[in-house]
Amino acid sequence: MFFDEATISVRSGNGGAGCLSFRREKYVPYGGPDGGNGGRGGSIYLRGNARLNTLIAFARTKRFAASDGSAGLGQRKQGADGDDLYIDVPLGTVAAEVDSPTPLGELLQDGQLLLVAKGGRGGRGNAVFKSSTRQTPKFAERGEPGEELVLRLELRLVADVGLVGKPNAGKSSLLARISAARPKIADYPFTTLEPNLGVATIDERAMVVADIPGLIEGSHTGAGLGIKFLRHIERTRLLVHLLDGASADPLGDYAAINEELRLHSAALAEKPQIVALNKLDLTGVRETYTRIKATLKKRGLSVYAISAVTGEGVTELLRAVADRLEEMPREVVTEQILIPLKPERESKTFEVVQEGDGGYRVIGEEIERLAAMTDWSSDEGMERFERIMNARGISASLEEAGVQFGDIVRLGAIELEWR
Ligand SMILES: Nc1nc2c(ncn2[C@@H]2O[C@H](COP(=O)(O)OP(=O)(O)OP(=O)(O)O)[C@@H](O)[C@H]2O)c(=O)[nH]1
Ligand SMILES: [Mg+2]
Repeated sequence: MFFDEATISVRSGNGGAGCLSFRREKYVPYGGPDGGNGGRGGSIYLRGNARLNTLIAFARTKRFAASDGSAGLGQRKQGADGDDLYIDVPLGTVAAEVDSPTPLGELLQDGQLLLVAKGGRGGRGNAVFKSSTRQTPKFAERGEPGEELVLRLELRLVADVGLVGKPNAGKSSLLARISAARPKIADYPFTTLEPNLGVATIDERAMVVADIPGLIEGSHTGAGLGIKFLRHIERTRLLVHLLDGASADPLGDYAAINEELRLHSAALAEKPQIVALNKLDLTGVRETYTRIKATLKKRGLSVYAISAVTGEGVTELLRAVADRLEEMPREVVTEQILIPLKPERESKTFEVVQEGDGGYRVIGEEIERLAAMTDWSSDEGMERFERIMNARGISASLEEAGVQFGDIVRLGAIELEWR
């Protein structure tokens, strides 16, 4: 099987609340403010783990939550941060938000981290809000809520070798011969409908081989079945181009397949190939082999002769493939180690809309976040929020939109009465 899938939900920790506290001193009703900041909520990361091969672990465990940050304390004590959570996934795992066409990232290296849910920031304690004009701030921030999302994980197995050739060339027969895979084999074109994978071993060297449906002229435009699967072999390191010895024109087939690869992508066309003529056990194929070998040699190419049915020549071919793989560098991973979950949040942008019930809604990441972090039970907390609304021009925009005394103004889940 090529794909292994799982759906999981992740939830990062909430930030801890900032603390509202004053130093206690004899005969002084309010000492200086000394409320500490809340701790950061734990974040959730996916982590590439080379020892895993499947996503089967997620059949049992589907929900992951990181711990919340603790609230700040008096005496300027910072609340403890929540613990980050690492979810181990096999290499080749692609993570995307459910229903999102663009993946968040791909885990290709052992130990590589992908941040999928960022822990909430801790709220600031009142000690932070002390200033020359505000000696005794009687408010503190709440913690920022964590993020919650549903992720689709897809494991893309990366094969070392891709088998290409016309339908009926014997690709599946070869895979069955060299591995434990048991693909369907039959004497008609397009027997293979889905890619098959097998692990072949030679001289204690193992390689993953992918067998895809046969290619025909026009495959790159969608004719036949091959096109859908060409992307599966785009990431292989080497192609084995299998020619059908029983074909009337194996060299013509060879050129046609190469043309299809080229039309699909330059990367595929430039991938190193090892050419092998199959069905050596059939009469006349040895003569064909001698003929095409001479022609290809003139072009500086060599060709192996094999029989997937009798096994003749298969060891030599496999050895050549393994040797060639050893000479080639492993795929170089260019992705950065930490891929951000989302583009940086847009800040300082907002929008005011009127709602059906006559209320107004302010839409904007930053201001909604601030609203969620404001302690509405404190007059000073409210005043601070009001100042920010004024400074950002949000109050002016609301007034422009027609907001009146007593109207409802909503920010995220917060509802305010306009005064
Ligand atoms: N005599 C002989 N027949 C072979 C050999 N290899 C494959 N065949 C036969 O050729 C036919 C096609 O083999 P497959 O392995 O299904 O070919 P394929 O390339 O996977 O074909 P598609 O999946 O349709 O692209 C089958 O009838 C096989 O038995 C061989 O080495 N010698
Ligand atoms: Mg096949």
